[in-house]
Amino acid sequence: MKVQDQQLEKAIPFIHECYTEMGKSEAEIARRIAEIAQAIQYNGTYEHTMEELTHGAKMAWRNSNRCIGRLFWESLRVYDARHIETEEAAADALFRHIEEATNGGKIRPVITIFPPTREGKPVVQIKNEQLIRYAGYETDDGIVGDPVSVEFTKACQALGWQSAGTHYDVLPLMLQVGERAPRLFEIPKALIVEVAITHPELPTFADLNLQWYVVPMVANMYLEMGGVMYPAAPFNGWYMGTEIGARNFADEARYNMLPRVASVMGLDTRRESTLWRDKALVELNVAVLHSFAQHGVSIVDHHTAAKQFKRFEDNEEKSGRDVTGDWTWLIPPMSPATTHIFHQHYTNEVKLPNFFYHSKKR
Ligand code: HEM
Ligand code: NRG
Repeated sequence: MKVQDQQLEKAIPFIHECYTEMGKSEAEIARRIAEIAQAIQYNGTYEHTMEELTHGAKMAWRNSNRCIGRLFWESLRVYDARHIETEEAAADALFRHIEEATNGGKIRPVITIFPPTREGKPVVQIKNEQLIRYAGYETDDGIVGDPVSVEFTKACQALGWQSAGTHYDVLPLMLQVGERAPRLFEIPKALIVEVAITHPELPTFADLNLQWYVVPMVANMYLEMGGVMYPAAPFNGWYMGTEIGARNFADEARYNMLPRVASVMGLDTRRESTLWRDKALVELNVAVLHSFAQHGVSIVDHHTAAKQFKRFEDNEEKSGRDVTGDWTWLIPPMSPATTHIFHQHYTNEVKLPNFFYHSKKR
C-alpha cells in the first residue's frame, strides 16, 4: 500500500473519534475527511487543525497504557511548535515549556509539538531523554551523578560540554535539525527548580545531600496521531513520589542510596531478614513526599495516584471506552498489592493516537 493511502487509512478513524468526542456532526466529519483525502492526494500529506492537535494529544495521553496519571488527561496544555525550523527557536520553545510546566511549583501538564515528519522537510530532534536530567560520569572512584546518563553525558562532552562534575549537573539540551550537527543549549539556571531532600523527623537525612528536579519532562518519545508522526513532542505531568524515592534514588543501577539511608537511620544491615532495605525505602519515600510538599511543589503519593486511576477507570467506563493498561508499569514499585491495580486485569492493547519510543539509534 502507498504511504499516502496508509495515512488516509489512519486519518479516517482518528477524525471520526476525535470529532465525535468534540460533539461535531456526521456532516462535519464527512467534510473534514474529504478535505484530508484531497490534501493527501495533492500534497502527499495533511495538516492537523489546532483543535485536532489539542484533542488528539489529550487522547494520546489517555491511551498511554503505562501511565497511572491519566485521570487528568483533559487538562493537558498543548503548545503548537510546528512552525519551528531552527535550533535556537526550538531551544526557546523548550525553555518556555519548562517555565509554563514548572509554574512556580504548581506543576501543569504540558506538551510542545514540533514539526511532523514530512517528505523533503528537515525535522527537529531532541536527543535528551528528558528535558531536565542529571549527568553521569565514570570516574576512578565509581560513577558520579546519574548512571543512566553516562552515555548521553559522553556525547555532550564530545560536543564540547563542560561541567562541574557533581552528582547533580543538569545536562544541556541537545538539538538537531535535519542532517546538521547536533547543537547544545544550556538551560537557564533560573528555569530549573530543584528540591533538597529532608525527612520530617530524621534530621540525619540531610547528610545524604539528596536533591531532585521537580518536573519530569519526557523528550524521547514520538507522538503518532491520525497517520502523522511528530518526532519531537516532549510532555510532562508531575512526579509520583516512588519514581524518585523507590527507583531513581534506590535502584542499584541508579543512585543506589539504600545502604547509605540505612546507615543514617542506624539500621542493622547484616541480615536481610531485618528488612532494612524496606525500612530505608519507606523513609526515603516519606522524605521525597515531605520535601516536595514543603517547597510547595506538586507531587502525588502512589496510594492517591492509584485512587485517581480508579476514578479514571470509572470515568472511562461511563464514557463507553475500554481502559487499556500495562499492568507491569501501572503497579507502583512500593507496596503494589495495597493498591487496587495489583488485583485487577488490564488489556495492553495499543490504541491510537499514542506515544512510542524512537528506535535506540537516531
Ligand atoms: C508513564 C505518572 C502525566 C504519558 C508514567 C509513569 C508514572 C506516570 C508513574 C511510569 C513511569 C516510570 O515508571 O518510569 C504520571 C503522573 C502524571 C503524568 C503522576 C501527572 C499529571 C503524563 C502526561 C503524559 C503522560 C501529561 C502525556 C501527555 C505517559 C507515558 C508513559 C507514562 C507515555 C510511559 C513512558 C514510558 O514508556 O517510558 N506516568 N504521568 N503522563 N506517562 Fe504519565
Ligand atoms: N520515571 C521517570 C519519569 C517518567 C515519566 N513520569 C511521569 N511523567 N510522571 C523519572 O524521571 O523518574 N509525567 O509526564 O508526569
